[in-house]
Amino acid sequence: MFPNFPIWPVRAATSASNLDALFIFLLLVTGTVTLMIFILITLFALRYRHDLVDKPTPILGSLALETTWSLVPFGIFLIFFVWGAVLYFQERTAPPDSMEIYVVAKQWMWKLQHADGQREINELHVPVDRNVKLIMTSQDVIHSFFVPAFRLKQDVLPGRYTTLWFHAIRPGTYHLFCAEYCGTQHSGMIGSIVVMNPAAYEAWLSGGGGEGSLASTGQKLFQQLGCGSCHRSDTQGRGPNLVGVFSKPVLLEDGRTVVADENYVRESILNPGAKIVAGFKNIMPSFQGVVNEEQLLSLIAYVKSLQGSQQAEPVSNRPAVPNTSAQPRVK
Ligand code: HEC
Ligand SMILES: [Cu+2]
Repeated sequence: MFPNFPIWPVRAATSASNLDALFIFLLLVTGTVTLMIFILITLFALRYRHDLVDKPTPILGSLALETTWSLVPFGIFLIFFVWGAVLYFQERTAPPDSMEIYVVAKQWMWKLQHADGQREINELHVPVDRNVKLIMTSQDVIHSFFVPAFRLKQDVLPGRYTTLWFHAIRPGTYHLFCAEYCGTQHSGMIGSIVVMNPAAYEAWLSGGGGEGSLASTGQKLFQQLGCGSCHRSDTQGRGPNLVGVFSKPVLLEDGRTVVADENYVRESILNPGAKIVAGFKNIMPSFQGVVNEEQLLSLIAYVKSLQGSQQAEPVSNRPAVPNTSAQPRVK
């Protein structure tokens, strides 16, 4: 009847089917209850109308009745809760084998960068049937990355990284919107996600770029900025050896342990005094204002790539992390 007015957008990712299932369930349950209330109101209005001769005796309390109408909704709400919570955690945690793409939002465009160096603006090419993780930040105000066909939306904040992951299931081109009012041209901050067959994706990848991977750009920057003079790959530097640091727990001077994720590395570069690595002095200069968001991402990609020679434990001049709940990732 309305061929151009579908009830909801196509389901182009696993998240879409999962979230729609929960949504439809919620809709059915709440819809049924609403309908029931309206039917009962009508029936009771007719059945117990004012000119009734044989008035029924009022019920003055019934434990069985009250227990039932408390426990039945409680059970139904628990189903909502558990189902929602399971989905939430599933959608929050990217599988470890995800390919990573870095996103920098600004007024009023999306800048996207692939690990092997490809850059895109307002367009993101991804292969079908792969887990893709987006590591996102904004260089000005709050934006929000919204892909209706994936049923995913995540705020993109200045000053830190938020993440989003998806697994596209059908090739095609899907809308990307900014879903947080971000200024005059907010409505023009749109783009597309192009989901491609693996072969087409490979062809697309080999067709562009040539600047080298993000990590190699980061490595050059690391040398240019003099990071390497303190962070050496032996134990003689004034700063900690960065090999094998990423995603592992780090023991801090004040006794806390934190995991070296993207936000930690970012903070270490922009505000080194905030968390001092145990056994080191607060001598690292801040690079706030020296590196921009994209350069920061390449430095992070470089630190990430320093996963050490797989055979031996990386040389380290840092104290060992005591046994804590934070589990080092298995290589
Ligand atoms: C003057 C020497 C010096 C320079 C230059 C320097 N750092 Fe550091 N860096 C340190 C010291 C000392 C620490 C440990 C104390 C702390 O956490 O602030 C450190 C800590 C770090 C950490 C946290 C490491 C860990 O093991 O948890 C990272 C990441 C880092 N630096 C990256 C960089 C990058 C990237 C640059 C260049 C843009 C840089 N550093 C430049 C001395 C330096
Ligand atoms: Cu925006």
